[in-house]
Amino acid sequence: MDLKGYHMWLQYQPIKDKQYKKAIAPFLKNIRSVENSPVLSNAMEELAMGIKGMFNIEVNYNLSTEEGIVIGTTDILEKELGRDVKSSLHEESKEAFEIIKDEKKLFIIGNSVQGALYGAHHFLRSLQLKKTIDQLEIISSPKNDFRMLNQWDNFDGTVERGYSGNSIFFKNDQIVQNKSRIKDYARFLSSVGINAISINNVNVWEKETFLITKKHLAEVKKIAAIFRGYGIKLYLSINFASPMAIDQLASADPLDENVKKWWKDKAKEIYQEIPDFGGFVVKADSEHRPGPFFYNRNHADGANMLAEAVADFGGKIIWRCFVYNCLQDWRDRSTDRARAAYDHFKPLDGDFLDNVILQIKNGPMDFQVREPVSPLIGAMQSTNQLIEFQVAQEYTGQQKDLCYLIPQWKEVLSFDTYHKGEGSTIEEVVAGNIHPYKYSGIVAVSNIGDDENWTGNTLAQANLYGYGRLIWNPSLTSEQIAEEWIIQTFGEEKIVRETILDMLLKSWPTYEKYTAPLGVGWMINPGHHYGPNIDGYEYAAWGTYHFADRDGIGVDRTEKTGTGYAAQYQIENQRFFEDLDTCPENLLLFFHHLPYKYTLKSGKSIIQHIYDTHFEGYREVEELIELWNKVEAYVEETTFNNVADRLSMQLANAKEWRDQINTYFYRKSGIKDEKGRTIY
Ligand code: GCV
Repeated sequence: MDLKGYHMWLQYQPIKDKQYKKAIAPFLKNIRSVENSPVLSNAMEELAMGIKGMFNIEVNYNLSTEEGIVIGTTDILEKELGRDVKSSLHEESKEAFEIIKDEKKLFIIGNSVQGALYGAHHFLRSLQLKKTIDQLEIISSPKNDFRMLNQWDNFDGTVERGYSGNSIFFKNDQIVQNKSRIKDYARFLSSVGINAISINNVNVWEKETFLITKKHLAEVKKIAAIFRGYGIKLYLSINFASPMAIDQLASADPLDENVKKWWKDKAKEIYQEIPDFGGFVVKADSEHRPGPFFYNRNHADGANMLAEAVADFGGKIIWRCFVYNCLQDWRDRSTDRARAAYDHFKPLDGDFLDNVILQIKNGPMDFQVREPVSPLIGAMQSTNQLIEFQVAQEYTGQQKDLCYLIPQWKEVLSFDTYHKGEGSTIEEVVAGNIHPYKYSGIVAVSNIGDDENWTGNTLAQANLYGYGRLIWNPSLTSEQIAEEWIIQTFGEEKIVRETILDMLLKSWPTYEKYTAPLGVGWMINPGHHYGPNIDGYEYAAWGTYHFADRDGIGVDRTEKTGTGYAAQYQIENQRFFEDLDTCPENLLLFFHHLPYKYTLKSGKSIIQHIYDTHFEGYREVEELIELWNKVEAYVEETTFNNVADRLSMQLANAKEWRDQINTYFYRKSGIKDEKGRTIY
């Protein structure tokens, strides 16, 4: 690995295995592209870079040689060669690729130039993983059409929920002039198949509002061009009240003709600069952001007005469903934030135009370490949907604590919604296979910044890598993805592979043990959201999303006696969650309010379980530290120290959680020891 981890998983480490090198090298000396396109030039550049790094071969572009790699799109390749390359790509999606060995040549073929670029990356990854020539042959098509990232970058250069330095896009209220990091970011993203990005925070503050004006569009255009070269479409987050903020219109009412015209003109202006502009990401009527509610309009009115403005240009409106009442009264246990997205959006099914896509967080709350799958996903048959994950670890350790998130996302994707009977998993819903969505897929909040290693904690790179790999191919296992990442990043030394794999796979359960017992989340410090504060979360108004009182703990979300949230699921899931016998214990207190002495399947009481898991979690962090120490001799010093420092912060964090949570709940429960003393 390079000194500080800048090259992430595109390290292209020298391959030492002589036999392997001998078998592969003949194919690597010449590369040739059969057509001119910026995307293919980037693919060629990457191939040359990778081959040089791994095999120390300077490729040449000698077109007449017999041996080598030929890259291009199916049709042109066949025309150029004057023969069929026996590709079966025609039946696959636009972004699919195929690698075929044909005597002394290797063809990397895409159904589009983007597909060919993905093929080049797959090829390089396979070489680093030392796949044999036969194993190189593959046909691959992404499961999801939309594979997007949201940056939460602000114009002043800060990043909301950023744990890796400042923005690579903005600095001091300007777009950065030196765009070399943006190009590298585009390389990393394309290597795992990301095809769309929004570059500014969904909270569009005053200055960011002006990104869509002449003053900034010329620079935005340059960023769009960089991403285009890697098959990535650019989107911008917008302020719903832009017509008022930018041109002093009297209102932003979506049904006002002046407002409609303003957005149409704005769309025209943007598309003149960036003809393939993706469209707008919109956070409206959410956490104090403006939106249609102010004018007594609904979300469909707001989204459709924007959708009409961009429709002629092929633009999309990505409308977020993170809408809830921020001012919940703590005495009112019937208002349930978990219900909010479904309650707001489900009744609008069928009302949205077909270039609107709803963006729905994976859980009903907010990227907690444990929460059920949002019941809204798949519940709207006639409205395009994207599921939203958070690669940034806002509530999962903030890239100080280790938390490999792929197992969490896999669990979400495998959840059966039963919307069209058994097998209607989230994976199939968002891939557009359950309802006939025109557009669907997956989006996530990115975790990068301008830290040398991009992600603060170098091990957090695994989440960004894994996100891309998983959404291209959800059937990959968490282990496979982690192993791929480790070998490309750290090399193939057995002890390094096994140890880091072990650390990654243990990390989510460990984090859960000391932070979120039995599905209770939110016990975090207000504002920055790191570290324990049992009654602290700002939007729970005096605290409690855990509803702990002297009688018990947890939120009753059943239909019969609780908030009714469980009834937002199909009946199979409603019953499953409502029945204490079937409700998964890791979500028990998310769905039920139970006495502290309620007995779990383990035979332990809830209070004992909370106590024990908090000690276990702490101990497991100590084990993570021991594991990391095992690889000291094999990892660059800077990276070793980077992770070691964070692990020691994690240990302090786990201790604080353990002691605060255990003390609090023992005190709350009033449980006494055998001598009649309150335990805490
Ligand atoms: C961008 C949570 C975060 C906010 C974030 C919001 C959202 O509330 O704490 O920082 O705002 O989610 O997803 O819009």
